[in-house]
Amino acid sequence: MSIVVLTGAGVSAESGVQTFRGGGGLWEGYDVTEVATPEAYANDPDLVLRFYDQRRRAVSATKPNAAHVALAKLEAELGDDLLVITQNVDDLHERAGSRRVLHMHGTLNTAWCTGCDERSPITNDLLGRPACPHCGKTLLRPDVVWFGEYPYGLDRIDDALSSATTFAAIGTSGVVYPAAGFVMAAREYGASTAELNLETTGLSDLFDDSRQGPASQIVPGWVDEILNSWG
Ligand code: BJW
Repeated sequence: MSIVVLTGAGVSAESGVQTFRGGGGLWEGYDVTEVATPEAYANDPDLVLRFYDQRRRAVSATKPNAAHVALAKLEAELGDDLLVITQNVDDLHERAGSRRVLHMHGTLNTAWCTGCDERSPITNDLLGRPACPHCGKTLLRPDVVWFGEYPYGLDRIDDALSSATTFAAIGTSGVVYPAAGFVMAAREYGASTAELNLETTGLSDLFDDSRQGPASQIVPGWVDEILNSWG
């Protein structure tokens, strides 16, 4: 038995991290889905760097909520039989204690040097154009995956889905691919599927089990059910 959990912005919403498409989805009057793009970065790099510098600071002031904690508890019991794939660039799963976390859309705390292709931890705001610690060039950008870019870890994800007995999607709207296609892949590989979200999504009918409510309330109960059936 093995479980693959896909998380999205909704799992961090109750920690105070803004989602992309809910509640207006605005940052300083801009649509966040338009700031988090290669086009915005090409047109106005300072705007995009400031957006990510501010988000990094905002996330560092937040704490994991009961949903992150429940998933860390699940990993503590299941070990290698659980993989959390997150679309989130925050580190709230890790701060809750999860170790098997795959950040398919990158992370806020690392920079990618477009000069030498190395990743490095961010120690100063990228808006100040710090030098890459590997090559010394000032070509660092946020290490995040924008539209049209290739997500991280897709081979490992496909391997995990192909052997999963359960796939769960938590707090994701299911509009961004390839993550939105994981439920179909998991079904075709034979996994049972569950969706946990504040509300139904366009993909809800594809899940065997679809539960609605705030993640901090419904994820701990779902985890306990898994652990009871596991033992
Ligand atoms: C709660 C809650 C609570 C709230 N409790 N729940 C046409 C058709 C199909 C695909 C394409 C197409 N045209 C282009 C594409 C591809 C494109 C795509 O999918 N576009 C769609 C918009 C149509 N995808 C890509 O370009 C990707 N790359 C790619 O496809 O490469 C080629 C490839 C080919 C073949 C195979 C593989 C690859 C890259 C996508 C990169 C997405 N980047 C972003 C920004 C990342 C950096 C950053 O964070 O700044 O990723 S965009 C943004 O959306 C971010 C998120 O990770 C992602 C998903 O959003 P998420 O997490 O679902 O958040 P929301 O806000 O949408 O939803 C929140 C949910 O939570 C809601 O459902 C709420 O109800 C719920 N909720 N409170 C529980 N308390």
